[in-house]
Amino acid sequence: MSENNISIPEIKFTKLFINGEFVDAVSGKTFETIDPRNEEVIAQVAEGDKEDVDLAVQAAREAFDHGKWPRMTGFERGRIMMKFADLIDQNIEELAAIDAMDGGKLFSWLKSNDIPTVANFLRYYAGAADKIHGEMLKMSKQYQAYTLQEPIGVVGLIIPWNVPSTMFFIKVAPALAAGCTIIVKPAEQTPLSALCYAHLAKLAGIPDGVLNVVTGFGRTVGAAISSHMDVDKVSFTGSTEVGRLIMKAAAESNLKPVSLELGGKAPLLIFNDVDVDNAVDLALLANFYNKGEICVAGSRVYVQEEIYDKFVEKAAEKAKTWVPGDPFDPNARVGPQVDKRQFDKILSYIEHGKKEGATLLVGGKRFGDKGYFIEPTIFADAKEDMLIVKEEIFGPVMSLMKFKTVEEAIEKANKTCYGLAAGIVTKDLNLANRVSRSVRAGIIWINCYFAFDMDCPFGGYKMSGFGRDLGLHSLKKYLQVKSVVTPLHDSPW
Ligand code: TXE
Repeated sequence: MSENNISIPEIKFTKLFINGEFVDAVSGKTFETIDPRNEEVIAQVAEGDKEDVDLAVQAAREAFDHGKWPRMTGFERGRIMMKFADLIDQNIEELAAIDAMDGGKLFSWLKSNDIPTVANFLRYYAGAADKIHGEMLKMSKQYQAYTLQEPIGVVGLIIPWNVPSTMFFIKVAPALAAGCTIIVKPAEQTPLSALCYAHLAKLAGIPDGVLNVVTGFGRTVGAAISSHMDVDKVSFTGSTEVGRLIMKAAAESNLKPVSLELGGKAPLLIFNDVDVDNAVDLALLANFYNKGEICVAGSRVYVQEEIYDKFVEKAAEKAKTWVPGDPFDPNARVGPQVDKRQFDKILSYIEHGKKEGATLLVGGKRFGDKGYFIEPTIFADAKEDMLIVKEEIFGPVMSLMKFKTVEEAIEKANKTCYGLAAGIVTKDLNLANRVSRSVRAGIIWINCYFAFDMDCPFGGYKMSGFGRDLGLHSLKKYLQVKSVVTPLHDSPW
């Protein structure tokens, strides 16, 4: 099949990947994965459940306790991970098309950005795999000690649907480098690319049992992973609500450590001294990129009063350039929302915004009559107590508000239970750095937005979770420290 001259790949992998093999679910059940562009079924995918998680954990346990992966040198693990990365590079177009079809993300962006970047995540952590060092500790006169950084064991990685490939590798790459063995649960909305990565991992030489993928639903597969007695750690990205369930399941099972990257409601503070055109462009990007399905979306836009009216006018004008459309169409900038549930949820927030008295500047309804497309939407004159300002919408909906003083901007920025990201736009770098220290969020972008890098840690304050993805911080999540102490006799000092 071909669309806009891009060949739509055949879906080859739809089964669970356990112990190096694609297998049916024990129950034989399957579920549909839907193309959000046209609401049609793409494929039937194996629906895992507790029994399948047990099998995957058994395979991962065996691979951890007796297999080669944790026992080979970091350098050898790194070489295999480099090969894995090369295989991704050789299949960029196909992988990009799968995520575009399954999740409604823009094909051109996946091809030029997401997929090449995930190959680089593997390379980055491959380079770190042979640089995992302990310390030598002098202790007192009678003893000396050294520390070992050991892989934490069998890890459960539960990931969302908004950036499926990125989320897969943001967690899988450091876990592999650390020498862990893995069970990934992709989101039920976007299970397909994870299964392709399982296939490529095998081709690259990752031993059986090291990387398992169990597709299915959160309340079954996700819950079974979080409460499993033989899973040593869970790393999760998703909603705050489910983050809470995962912590509870961990506490009530084997007290496994968890790291959580949860929801957000990022403030974007725009000061009087900016070039308004540039600031509007940045605000639109912060809200409409990835159709707003991104936890760091800068959805609370606070504009200083002197430029507020001009900003509102330009935002309405420039929003027209964010054209919704088929993610395979090179002219489209906003794809469909991932599924019917998100689509309905976003439209209901938009209705709330209208009822609560915010001024609907542009958008505000469904785009077209097929697929889960929503017009990029801007509300002006929004207020802190409105639902659209308080809650994460996870869609292309931006709220504009006014502020007078720097202190007021800081206070409003922090008036949220979340703390994932924030943006500051000003020519005054001292002001930007000063405000950065007062805003409680895990990443602050000054005069830029979505500036991610594999070397730059990322994660939440407050109810946006804890633990950091990316950078060497992330590697530490998959390691634990052991101190080895020996007596030392007749030491001169
Ligand atoms: O998330 P869930 P949903 C936010 C965003 C969105 C809302 C709901 O606001 O509108 O969450 O999205 C698995 N035990 N984010 O419902 O349910 C699930 O199968 C274990 C923010 O899709 O949290 C999937 O694999 N796992 C966000 C993963 O959790 C469970 C990204 C995420 O799904 C489970 C996505 C359970 N009981 C949504 N229930 C971000 N931080 O980037 C579900 N899951």
